[in-house]
Amino acid sequence: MPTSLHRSVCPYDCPDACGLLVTVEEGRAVAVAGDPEHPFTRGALCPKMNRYQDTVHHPERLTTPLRRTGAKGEGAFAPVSWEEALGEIAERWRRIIAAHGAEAILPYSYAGTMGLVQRNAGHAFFHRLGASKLDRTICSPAKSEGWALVMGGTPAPHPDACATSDLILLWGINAAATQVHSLHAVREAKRKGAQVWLIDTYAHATAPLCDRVVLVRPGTDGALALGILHLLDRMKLCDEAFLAAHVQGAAELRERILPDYPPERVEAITGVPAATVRELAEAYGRARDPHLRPGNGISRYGNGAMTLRTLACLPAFVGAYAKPGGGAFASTSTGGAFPMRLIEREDLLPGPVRTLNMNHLGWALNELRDPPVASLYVYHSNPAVVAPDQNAVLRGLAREDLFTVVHERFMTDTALFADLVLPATSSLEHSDLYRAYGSYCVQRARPAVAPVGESRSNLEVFQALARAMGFTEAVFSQSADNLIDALLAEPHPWRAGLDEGRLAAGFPVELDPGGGPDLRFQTPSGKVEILNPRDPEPLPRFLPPHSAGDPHPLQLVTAPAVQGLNSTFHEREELRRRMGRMALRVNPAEAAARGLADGGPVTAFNGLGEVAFTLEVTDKVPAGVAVAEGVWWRRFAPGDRTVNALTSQRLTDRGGGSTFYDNRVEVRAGWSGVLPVLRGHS
Ligand SMILES: Nc1nc2c(c(=O)[nH]1)N[C@H]1C(S)=C(S)[C@@H](COP(=O)(O)OP(=O)(O)OC[C@H]3O[C@@H](n4cnc5c(=O)[nH]c(N)nc54)[C@H](O)[C@@H]3O)O[C@H]1N2
Ligand SMILES: Nc1nc2c(c(=O)[nH]1)N[C@H]1C(S)=C(S)[C@@H](COP(=O)(O)OP(=O)(O)OC[C@H]3O[C@@H](n4cnc5c(=O)[nH]c(N)nc54)[C@H](O)[C@@H]3O)O[C@H]1N2
Ligand code: SF4
Ligand SMILES: [Mo]
Repeated sequence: MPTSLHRSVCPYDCPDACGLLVTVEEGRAVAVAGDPEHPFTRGALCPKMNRYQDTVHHPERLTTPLRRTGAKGEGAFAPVSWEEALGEIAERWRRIIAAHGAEAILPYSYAGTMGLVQRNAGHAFFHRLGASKLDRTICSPAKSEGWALVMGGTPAPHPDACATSDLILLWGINAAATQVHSLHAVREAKRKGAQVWLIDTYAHATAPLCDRVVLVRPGTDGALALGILHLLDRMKLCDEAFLAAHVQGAAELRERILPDYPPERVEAITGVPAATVRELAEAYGRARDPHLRPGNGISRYGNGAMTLRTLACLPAFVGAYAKPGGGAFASTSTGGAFPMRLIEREDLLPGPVRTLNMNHLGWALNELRDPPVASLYVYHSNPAVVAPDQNAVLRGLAREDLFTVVHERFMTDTALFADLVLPATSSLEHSDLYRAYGSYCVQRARPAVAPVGESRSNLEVFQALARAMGFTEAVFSQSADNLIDALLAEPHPWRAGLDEGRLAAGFPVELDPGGGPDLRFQTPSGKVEILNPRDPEPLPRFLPPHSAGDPHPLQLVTAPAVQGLNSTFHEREELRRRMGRMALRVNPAEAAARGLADGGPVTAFNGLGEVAFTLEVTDKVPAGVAVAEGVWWRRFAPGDRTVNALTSQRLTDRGGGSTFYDNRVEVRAGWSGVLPVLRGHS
């Protein structure tokens, strides 16, 4: 039997971008393993990707274009040819453009694949068309913007730098779920005696690795960070030489903000006992080389960017940015090392067009006029379940007059509402160039197997649509490999020393963002900008989260699941089995107060919707909080709605980000009422 081994890359929206070794027999992937030559993966994959072949060759993969034959959302479709499907899209879009203008067409995509070419393949086409632009802000723009307000474009240290640290703060990050390989260096530091603290809203899968677990009231981390700074100052544990030479605004913060955050007040805001705040401040202030790892979750609040700003001050006050551990690791902005304008082609825009924030999809589909959204084209995203305010999104998707096209690998909750469904290739079936956001690795991948059925890659579909619309620019006939060559042809300082031969041969290589902790911070002042004179709020302070005024008693934390990745991987039965039931977890005191039993049916509700869950009573979740892990498909949920029926379309303080964790709910026993009432909505 002819067997071959191929190098590839995990295409998913995960900071690790692992290297894969794929065994192919008779045209099918039969085994997928971690690449031992990958400097970050080191031969190990997460449980989701260990059997990637079961996703690639899954019996439910879409194999032909489909046209809707029943009501929207019902799931009745009949196969059509690519020619018919593309012809119909072009004809409908010509009519929409004639009636409303091209801005009535809205592309919607996010991160089903992270490859630089396939992820961004629609931009040139939609720009040339003059469609509405989409602000792709569903993940964590408030994290990047908040961090950058203090640190500018200063690159993160190497992800393994924290191995030298003696105190690691995992702050709002479930690394055992969301960035497994970052824990390699954390474990190495631990072996050398480091203490690891977790600061989170509940004791999740990463808690057993940590020496201390501090549970903070959701959305109040900014006050905790200011409380630590207050104490560092009072206990004279600051690095005054570093502050004087490399920090702008420490004096102003000390004078105007820090006096307001003594430990007792911090306890009142955050729920963290004053004694614990003192212990944390002392451990941080006395550590030789402390390292901070902020996750993304803390930024998904109305005060998300401000929270990150307060956190970025911590390493500055103890001079940790100058130490071998690098002080903090937020994320690597490796996308900047490639000339993405060659793929995105803003220059093809016919003129100014409107931009819609992807978190406002529910509003845009139902309320927007002049022009309305007359057509929605969804690719590598699943807004029916991942976007906030699910009831509004589903109501919009159910509009009879909305022409919806969905390009997908599976019949997702979004695809069920499409007029036309187009089958998409998996990453083993197309070429791409991948870069990580949790390390500096870059890797090129070529197809390992032929496309399943008649599936086509994102790039191929946009090229076919360009032909159908009569666009003749050269970009619409370049192959993925041509485009990757173009991205690599233009030099960039981070790629200066890169082994191009190895990269071309499909091996992972590391970008070099510049040597060590050189103390020229990439901000306009060259210093860490605790005071940022260009922002309307020049100094960090504590802002309450949106939900502070919401009378519902439980803060809903909609955290990531270990066995899933947003709504991806739910096609895999063995992973679903390990995930168990769609659960809402609360503290025994909250369950007792409502007479709710462990394992029983409950309904969580607020002003936006109602969702049926199975209750899990656990002291890993503190009182006042309800945790729902994972973004489930509706067909595997006990009711008709999933967690985002409880999350709002409100945005973060900076960056236009999602506020998935900044919502409150109440819980009642039973599922009665939920199914029939909500079915009526769509
Ligand atoms: N297994 C798995 N891996 C994933 C994903 C997944 O869904 N599952 N998602 C992928 C994606 S899209 C991303 S963006 C990345 C990162 O994925 P993210 O979803 O950003 O996950 P984390 O960075 O781990 O941050 C989530 C943690 O923040 C905590 N948290 C929430 N609110 C607060 C708060 O107010 N204070 C504190 N201290 N903590 C808080 C939550 O309890 C949770 O433990 O991971 C990727 N990898
Ligand atoms: N409540 C709550 N909601 C959340 C989150 C949360 O923590 N809580 N996390 C949020 C975050 S951080 C993010 S990043 C978003 C993620 O939102 P999305 O980017 O929409 O992520 P997925 O749910 O992974 O859906 C990706 C889809 O792309 C498809 N796909 C994969 N590869 C390809 C391809 O090459 N071509 C095409 N056409 N399709 C492909 C997959 O089959 C899958 O259905 O969700 C957000 N939603
Ligand atoms: S850890 Fe992340 S990048 Fe690595 S295989 Fe799993 S999902 Fe993919
Ligand atoms: Mo994300």
